[in-house]
Amino acid sequence: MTEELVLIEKENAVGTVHLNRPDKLNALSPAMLSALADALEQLDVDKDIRVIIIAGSSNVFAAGADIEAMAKASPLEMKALGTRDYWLRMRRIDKPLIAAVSGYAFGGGCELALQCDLIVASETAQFAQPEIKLGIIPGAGGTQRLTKAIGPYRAMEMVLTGEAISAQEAYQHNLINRVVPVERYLDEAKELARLIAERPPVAVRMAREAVRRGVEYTLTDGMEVERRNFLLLFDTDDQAEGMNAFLEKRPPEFKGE
Ligand code: CO8
Repeated sequence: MTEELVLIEKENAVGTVHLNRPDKLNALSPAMLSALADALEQLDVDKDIRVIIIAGSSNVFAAGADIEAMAKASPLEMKALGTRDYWLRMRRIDKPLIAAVSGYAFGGGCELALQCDLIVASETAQFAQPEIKLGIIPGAGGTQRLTKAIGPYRAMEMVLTGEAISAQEAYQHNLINRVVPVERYLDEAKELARLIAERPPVAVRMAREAVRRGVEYTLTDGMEVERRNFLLLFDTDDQAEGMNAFLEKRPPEFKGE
């Protein structure tokens, strides 16, 4: 029997997708990316789920795209693998994504973490874009997202040398949100997810969109997205509930409407 490439766990409003290809260090083969995109989309439309975590094991988050699948490919064959579509599908996920990273987050694994909104790491996590050592460059956002996250000089060093940085360095460079002992990293990610899941879901999605656009847009365009989303939220029940609860000195009950 073949093992599932990803496993889905649901705990109240938090859905966790566990990458499950341990013998190949969770290498992101086309089949793995397809299973991951399917799982994320499934959780994205699940009404009970408000926040999604992507986790590897304590040894490895993901060691990158599957080198075996790429080794002999021509540019056209690489394109035909269709992996770009899986990445695009992941990018369209509408709920907050948290990467729970321990061990290697290399190449496509680092890019997968960078695709998430928040990164919680264990003290043993390592981040690298080692593609240069294989004669290629990052292809799923590594040169772009990493540069925006940690600045051009540090990103340039990582991309040109292919060398890894530790969780502590990643934290100092503002690449990740938290570094915790390895026994705690998944629980810490789940706690963060639960906290966000308590917040009004529509406002969470609007805020997320505004911050994400802020990374891509000019300040003026980003401010427009913020203003539009800010005003739209005054048409939600949760806005009335949030403000009334404050005035009535009681905890709010958000319904996501
Ligand atoms: N692809 C395929 N197999 C892998 C990969 C990988 N990326 N990483 C590890 N494996 C396999 C190994 O071949 C080995 O398999 P086997 O036991 O059958 O020989 C098994 O996993 C265990 O690996 P190691 O024995 O190497 O384990 P170590 O603990 O000695 O080393 C490392 C761990 C340092 C992580 C090492 O495995 C390594 O360097 N891996 C490759 C890392 C890398 O170069 N990643 C970048 C890949 S390229 C990429 O990600 C480009 C993304 C572009 C996306 C574009 C989409 C449009």
